[in-house]
Amino acid sequence: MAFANVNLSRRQRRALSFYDDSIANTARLSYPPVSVSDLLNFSSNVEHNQLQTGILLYKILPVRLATRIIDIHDLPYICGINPFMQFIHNDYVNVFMQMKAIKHIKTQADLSKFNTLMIEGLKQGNSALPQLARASKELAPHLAPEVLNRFINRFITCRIGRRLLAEQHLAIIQQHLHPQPHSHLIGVIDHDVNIRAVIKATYKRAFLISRDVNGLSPHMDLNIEQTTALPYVVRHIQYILLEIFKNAIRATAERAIRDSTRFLDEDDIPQVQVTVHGGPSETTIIVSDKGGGISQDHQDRVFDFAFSTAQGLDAASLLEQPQGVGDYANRPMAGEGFGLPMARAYARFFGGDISFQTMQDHGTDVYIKLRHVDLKGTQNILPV
Ligand code: ADP
Ligand code: K
Ligand code: MG
Repeated sequence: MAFANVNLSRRQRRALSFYDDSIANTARLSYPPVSVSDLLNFSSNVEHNQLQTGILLYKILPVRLATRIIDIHDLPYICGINPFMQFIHNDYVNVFMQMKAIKHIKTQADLSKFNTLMIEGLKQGNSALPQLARASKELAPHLAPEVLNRFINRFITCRIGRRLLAEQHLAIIQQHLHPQPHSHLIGVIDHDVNIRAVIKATYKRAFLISRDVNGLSPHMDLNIEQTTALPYVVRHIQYILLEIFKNAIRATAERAIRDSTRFLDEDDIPQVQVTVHGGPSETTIIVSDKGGGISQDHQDRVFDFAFSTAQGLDAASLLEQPQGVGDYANRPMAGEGFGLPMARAYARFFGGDISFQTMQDHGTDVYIKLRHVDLKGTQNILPV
């Protein structure tokens, strides 16, 4: 690979080529597929099985990291030398090297070392999303949208998978050490998500971001028709909702500001309607706004990574250190063009989807379909 190994000493270059080989060889290995039932099984007989789970992750994660690193190498040269892409690349190589430095997992001490590495990796990975958003903005002019979408989609879907595996493994150990009575959680999977609470808290977050940026926000009108429990990873729902709410709020607020000739009161702006229909295996959340809709020529592009109609997002706010947990952190109001496609990648991870209907000069309905995490643990293979 020709990966910016300019200005390196001979020793550094030798080290680099050693890892190049190691990465390429590892990427060629096959690894066992992971299913939802595997995720749930992490929680059985933890005392004994945590070592087995550790060994499984020790097999899977380096292969997946190596495959993504090779994906970066396979991009056109101009993309590989982009500083944001390089930052992500170097991060991946670092974590890969650290994992490889653990020779095997045989004892509890090996496992502890590996777990610490995963905790560090998760923390470090928090900043990867803004970097990736920035990278995709800068790569967009050089790549066909299909190529960029395919690359980023695979990158983030695998990232969601890797993080979920690590988080599940670590959370189960925590829950084993500090059991919480009446907990709804199996690792990071909540078998009965309190969707009302999640929607309210997430809406408030989007509402406040918009107040900051636009000076005002529409209120929400929430209507829940739900008869069954919703088993899901709460953090995933939070991420999806935050992005969809920000879009609806932005469209509504900007339209209100555009159309008004007098001082605006938040109570006068059309509310964002949120409706939840819970079915036996799927929950649909419909987010309806009266923000004027999406124009005909943009409708095919809104799910493209880096496509945005928001202007003037400065580099500093794109790279702001996230302050929330994981991907659900301080994300900018709009401008990255990452919201819709990333939210859809999250929804599709467990077999759901995101789609929309838009009415010109009126508004947009976004349908978020969440396929329930199958607690009976059928062998649904996860895209990790
Ligand atoms: P960003 O919000 O950073 O622009 P997104 O991927 O979330 O990126 O959205 C892409 C574009 O889709 C937005 O810039 C906007 O033009 C359009 N869009 C998304 N949701 C709505 C909506 N509810 N009403 C009007 N336009 C929308
Ligand atoms: K977009
Ligand atoms: Mg958005």
